[in-house]
Amino acid sequence: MFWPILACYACWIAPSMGWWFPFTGPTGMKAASPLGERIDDLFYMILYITTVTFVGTQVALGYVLFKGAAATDEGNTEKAWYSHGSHNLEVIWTIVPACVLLFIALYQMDVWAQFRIKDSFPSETKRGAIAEVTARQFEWRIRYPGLGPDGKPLPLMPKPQPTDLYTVNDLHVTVGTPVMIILETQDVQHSFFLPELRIKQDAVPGLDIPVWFEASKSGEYTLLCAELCGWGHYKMKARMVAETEDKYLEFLQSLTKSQNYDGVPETPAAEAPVATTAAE
Ligand SMILES: [Cu+2]
Repeated sequence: MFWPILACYACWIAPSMGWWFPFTGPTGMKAASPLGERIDDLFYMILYITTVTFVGTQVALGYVLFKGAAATDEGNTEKAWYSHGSHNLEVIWTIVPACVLLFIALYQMDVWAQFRIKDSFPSETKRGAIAEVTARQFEWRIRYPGLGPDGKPLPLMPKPQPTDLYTVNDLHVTVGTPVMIILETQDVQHSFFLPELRIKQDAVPGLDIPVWFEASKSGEYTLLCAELCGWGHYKMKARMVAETEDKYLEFLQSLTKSQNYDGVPETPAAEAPVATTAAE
């Protein structure tokens, strides 16, 4: 009984010890994205099933040991019962786990489809990807489309454009709305991982993979590589910043400014030559 009790106790104290998922969402002990919350719910459901199974089998084991010990008492003439080869038992413990697995497989289909099947992506992502994220040994290269004459981002083209904007290890998105990125890799296999949002997707050489997510709270989140991709794997810790639409546009404007900077400082208004009119 020691192990089930210890396991339940460890699960009980795990969140307060920081041995659990990162909880940064606005709704208590949940992920920081609506899809992440649904993934958490799936995880907890599987955890409950395995807990009941684990504790149940341990209790049954304890009971059998207790009964067996009593049966060896002196004066007990009852014969031992051998269950090996019991057809009924074999059928029961094949069908019960099969039903549980089938239930989990069917129950998670909707969440899986929402995350992976492009037709099930939220309608907001149909406007196109906001950035192309290219993993390489050992950093994340991010390409945003430039800003159009109306101050709004242009559509992201599959091929790099002269107006494109670039950052390394710094992905900015708007908060509270589903956004899509195109994930690529330049060399080996990497994995795009936003632990607080429960988003994980392998970057596979030769594939352009659409990945969508929605940060439900503004702030800075961790972006990691979850695939051991070489000696510098640990260096692929980057950040994902979820911010308001205005802040996001401000960020793109500042990128545009720094990328267009030609080394000539802008003349401050006070020093600019004063225009004289013909009347003077
Ligand atoms: Cu990597």
